[in-house]
Amino acid sequence: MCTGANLPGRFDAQGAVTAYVALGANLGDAVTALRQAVMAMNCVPLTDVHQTSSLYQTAPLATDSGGEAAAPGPDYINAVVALETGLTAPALFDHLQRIEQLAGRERSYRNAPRTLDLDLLLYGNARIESARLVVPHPRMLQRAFVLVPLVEIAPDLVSAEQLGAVAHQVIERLGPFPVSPFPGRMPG
Ligand code: A4P
Ligand code: MG
Repeated sequence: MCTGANLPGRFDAQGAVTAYVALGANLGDAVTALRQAVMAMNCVPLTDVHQTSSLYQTAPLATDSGGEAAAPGPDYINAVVALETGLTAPALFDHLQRIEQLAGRERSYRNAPRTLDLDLLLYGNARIESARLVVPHPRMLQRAFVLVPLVEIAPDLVSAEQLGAVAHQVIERLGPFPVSPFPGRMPG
């Protein structure tokens, strides 16, 4: 639960940037991991969770080097959320990585099963290419587990052609995002 100035809704959104974050988990109680991640994002300073997509179940994909292949491990639970934030993109990303670590994330190898993965998809219209952060996320257009939840909360950001290109990937809608502890704010 947030305390003090970090209570959700306390943030004056004037001048805020809308950022989109993809959530994925396929180890342990993945639904709980995603719900707790959203609660934690709502506690990030100068940041409110504005919208949440439904939860989706997806087969694990290895998407290295632009290709698509099955990856080992259980199915993922995936979702996308929209944040309103007054933080810079690197500062927001620091918080996302901290939340991943709190969820017990270990970076063993690429595409490894994980307790929680938070990818910063978009930060307003910004284009960022630093050593640790690339935005828009370079692989987002290859993935139904990103585009299908994203189009649900931001229909103008994904084209029919982009959705068509990933239509062969198996993705099942499980239901609405679990209710948050902040009445009236979510699901989006
Ligand atoms: N990084 C750079 N830009 C970003 C950004 N915009 N958002 C860097 C997040 N991270 C970014 O990430 C590797 C490096 O990417 C970090 O050092 C970060 O600074 P990571 O989270 O440590 O490792 P990873 O997630 O294993 O690798 P990667 O390349 O991020 O993989 P993806 O693209 O996140 O894919 N299948 C299903 N069905 N559902 C999934 O959610 N996820 C993945 C991981 C693979 N297959 C999946 C799913
Ligand atoms: Mg990642």
